[in-house]
Amino acid sequence: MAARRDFTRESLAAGVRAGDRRALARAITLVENREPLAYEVVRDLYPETGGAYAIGVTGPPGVGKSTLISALVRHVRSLDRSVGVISVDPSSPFSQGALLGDRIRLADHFLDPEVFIRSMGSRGHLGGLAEATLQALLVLDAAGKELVFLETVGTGQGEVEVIGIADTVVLVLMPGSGDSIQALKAGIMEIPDVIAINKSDHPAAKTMLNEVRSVLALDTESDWQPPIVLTEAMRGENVPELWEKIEEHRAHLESEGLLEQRRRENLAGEVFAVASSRARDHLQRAVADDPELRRLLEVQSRKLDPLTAVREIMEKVFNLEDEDGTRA
Ligand SMILES: Nc1nc2c(ncn2[C@@H]2O[C@H](COP(=O)(O)OP(=O)(O)O)[C@@H](O)[C@H]2O)c(=O)[nH]1
Ligand SMILES: [Mg+2]
Repeated sequence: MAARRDFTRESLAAGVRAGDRRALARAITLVENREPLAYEVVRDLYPETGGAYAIGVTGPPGVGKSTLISALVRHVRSLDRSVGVISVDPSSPFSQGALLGDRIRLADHFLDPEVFIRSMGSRGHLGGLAEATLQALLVLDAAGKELVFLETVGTGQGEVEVIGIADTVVLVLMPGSGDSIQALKAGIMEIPDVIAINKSDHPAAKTMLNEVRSVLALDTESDWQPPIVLTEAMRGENVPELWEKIEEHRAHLESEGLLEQRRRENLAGEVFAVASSRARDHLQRAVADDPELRRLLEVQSRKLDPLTAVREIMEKVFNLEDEDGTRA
């Protein structure tokens, strides 16, 4: 505990800049715990960020996202790129505990000084995770990591806040991910930039490929057609090809001047998402602490109509007037 207190705002920022593992680990823990020191350090480092390229890897549980990221990390390390990984998957093998049981040689990555892997706690709600992920990304960016992979479990819209900060979004599916196909078709799930159909060793992989193709064929307007890559993450099969597609997407964004635009939009979206989630937290706390507000929620007695209750809550908690400008 004593050693942990050693970091000051200056030494922590300096440690992060130098890519010191202990400083990185500490900074991200502070971020997760919403410590004021974390905000200060991120604020200090922020002007130096923007160099890292963030690759979001999302998809249903069990499709092989973590395994695929591990294989991608191995590949990009062979290209001599420095890497960070932030996993927001509670079942992620990136936590030390699961290491021994896993056939992937993640331990190799943990020993590589150019690789920093971190699982974000599964506690806290999505808004809190989005906030922590955004800050952790900035920390790894300031540490000079050229590439940062963000792993999030996603089956629909829920993960939007966390994945929303990625420059390139990779959706990972596997044979049997029918629900995701439906979600894509229905427009519930956003079309990603690159699709990996993992577990290509599975006999139904080709069927899945055709299904995904037919869904993507519906969209003829976009100037970027998401490439689909069949991978076998366990054996690293087609992982270099997947990486190539990610690089092609990056080149597409950069050549069209779209990267800056995307980052601006992403950041605006994240700031809005974090602000919304804080407003919600604030409301929840206010209601919990105030019997009068709690009474306003009990509108069943037919004495107070619902929207009048809403107006009174907004007035009291946020000091907000009603939309037509009248005070409640
Ligand atoms: N057969 C096969 N199994 C795989 C492949 N990739 C990952 N797996 C296995 O699928 C399971 C889930 O992998 P994991 O990476 O934890 O999935 P995640 O939940 O999407 O992160 C693990 O048992 C992996 O060993 C693959 O290409 N083929
Ligand atoms: Mg995982």
